[in-house]
Amino acid sequence: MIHLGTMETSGELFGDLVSCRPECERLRAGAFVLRGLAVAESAEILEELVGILAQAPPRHMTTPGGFPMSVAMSNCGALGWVTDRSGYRYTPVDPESGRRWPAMPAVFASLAARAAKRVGYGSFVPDACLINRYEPGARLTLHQDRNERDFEHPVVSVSLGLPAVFQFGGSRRADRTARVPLEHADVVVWGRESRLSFHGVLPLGQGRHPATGGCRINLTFRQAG
Ligand code: MD3
Ligand code: FE
Repeated sequence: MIHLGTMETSGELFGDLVSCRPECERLRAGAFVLRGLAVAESAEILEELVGILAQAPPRHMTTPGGFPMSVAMSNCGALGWVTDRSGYRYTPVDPESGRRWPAMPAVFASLAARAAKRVGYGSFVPDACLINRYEPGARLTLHQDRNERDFEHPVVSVSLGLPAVFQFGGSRRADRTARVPLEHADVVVWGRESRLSFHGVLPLGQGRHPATGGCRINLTFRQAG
């Protein structure tokens, strides 16, 4: 494929992209990794996170089955994803504080929109940002993201800090899975054919990263409401 112009301008030419441009890696139909896309913003994002997590500290939420999650979670934006004994849902208020979730900083929303646009989603306006904090041993078992109102919108994920191995399969839990290593500043966009794929994160290994110390942070952007 011939590479035309800059990454930003060539993106405009591929509105209905079926294959992927050289700057991005297609994992499968509808799923793309943009390696290092967040590198320029990562320091500013981490500074914003300090303030957000002071207002809404990461906590180990309870699954509907009654178990604490190994990943500690918080949110910013108009809606936040929560789980407790009564189920999974999006709420405008942090159940721990009784206040609205902290606002989503402009740098978060614009990075997510830029990533989505690169792979053919021209108008992604996230209203929810789930903040997942992984410490060594923390994992997410295979699941689907299906608490959003409309599956037409993609999901954008930004990895920060320690590397992790992401696992993804098909639309049935039993479908075989592939593994993708995700590093600091990698961005993944999932939509269309991949939107309801089963996915998870293998247990985080020990390590130190200059940006985050001994943990991995994942930001998951959604248009949930
Ligand atoms: C594939 N988080 O919070 S984001 C989650 O690294 C979640 O913390 C992971 O899965 C993490 O629900 C991975 C990547 C992701 C998000 C949504 C998807 C992958 C997806 C929706 C459909 C298919
Ligand atoms: Fe998920």
